[in-house]
Amino acid sequence: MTGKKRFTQGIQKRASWHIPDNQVTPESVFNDRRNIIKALGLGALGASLPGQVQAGIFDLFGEQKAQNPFVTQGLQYATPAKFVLPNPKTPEDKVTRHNNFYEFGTSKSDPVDNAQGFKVDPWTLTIDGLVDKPITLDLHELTTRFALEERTYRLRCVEAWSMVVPWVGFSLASLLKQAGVQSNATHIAFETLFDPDQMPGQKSRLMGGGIHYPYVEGLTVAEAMNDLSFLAVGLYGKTLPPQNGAPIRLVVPWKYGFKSIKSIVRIRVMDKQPPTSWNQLASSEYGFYANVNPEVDHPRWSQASERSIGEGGLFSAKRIPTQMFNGYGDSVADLYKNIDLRKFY
Ligand SMILES: Nc1nc2c(c(=O)[nH]1)N[C@H]1C(S)=C(S)[C@@H](COP(=O)(O)O)O[C@H]1N2
Ligand SMILES: [Mo]
Repeated sequence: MTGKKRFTQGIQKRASWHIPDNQVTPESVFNDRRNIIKALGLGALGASLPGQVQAGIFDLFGEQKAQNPFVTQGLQYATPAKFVLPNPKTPEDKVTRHNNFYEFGTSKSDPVDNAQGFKVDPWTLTIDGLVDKPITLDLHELTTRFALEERTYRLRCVEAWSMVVPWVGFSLASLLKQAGVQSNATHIAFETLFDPDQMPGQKSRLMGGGIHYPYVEGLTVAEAMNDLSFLAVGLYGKTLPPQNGAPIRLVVPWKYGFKSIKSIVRIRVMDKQPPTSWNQLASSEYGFYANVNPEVDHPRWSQASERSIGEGGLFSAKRIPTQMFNGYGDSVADLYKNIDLRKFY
């Protein structure tokens, strides 16, 4: 087996799709990388791979970390009582250092390591499609057009870990109401920025985990209009850092985390179900609905419980039972009362 082949196989095993963290310890990832480097030798890296792939590999191995941290700003917001949770919040440094954002690499520390130079100014978010008045928001308007509120939500990743995050933002419905959703609309499509120069995972298939970019997501109109569907522009009282989806990202707390698409540039109102990134990549494993459901396992692991990330990090994290609709059934169960949740996972 050549070094190159070994490298490709090793990476694809992890990067092609989600693997729950309890099956991939940081140690095994670390040793894997060392073995890859050994198998290749630095000379082999320089000699045999095209420039683009090479850049991806150096990113993957954390060779480009000398960036100034992205600067966030304090926000003003209300804290409605109905969105306060009794659960202890996940510490801020865990929320901002343990991320999934494959545009910046597939391991949990890649986003914080590779996204600090991300540019959010200028930014435009367009709301168009089947609406009465299309809207374009610039960076400033994202934090000023709507009254901001803080909502602390549970976030449950399909990989069976979870956090409790105090987001700041506004309801998706308030934006859609301004645009005026037309009566024939059935779905809302969301799209992340496509900018391979800024997002190394969009340049290199190895680094981007095989996803076809730009990352896209979708909701039904009824889901999007639900009071819980939220557009976050901040967390822990400040504007979002890039690794969490600056300058604006979706948060749908009753669905697996991959629905909560980051760094959104376009929201399009449609009359059919739009394609969604993880579903395109592995439709038998990731459905369009992706409602958190402890009774419907992922084909490769159980969804009955989750590791709640706290002070100690993932591997000292407490295992807690996963709740139906991530504990938000009172607000959303009605949306699915006529749907077989095994079939529409
Ligand atoms: N554009 C984009 N959005 C994304 C992802 C991604 O890779 N790209 N990862 C998703 C997944 S799998 C999860 S669990 C959440 C993680 O959000 P966090 O890093 O802010 O906790 O973002 C989601 N949004
Ligand atoms: Mo996730």
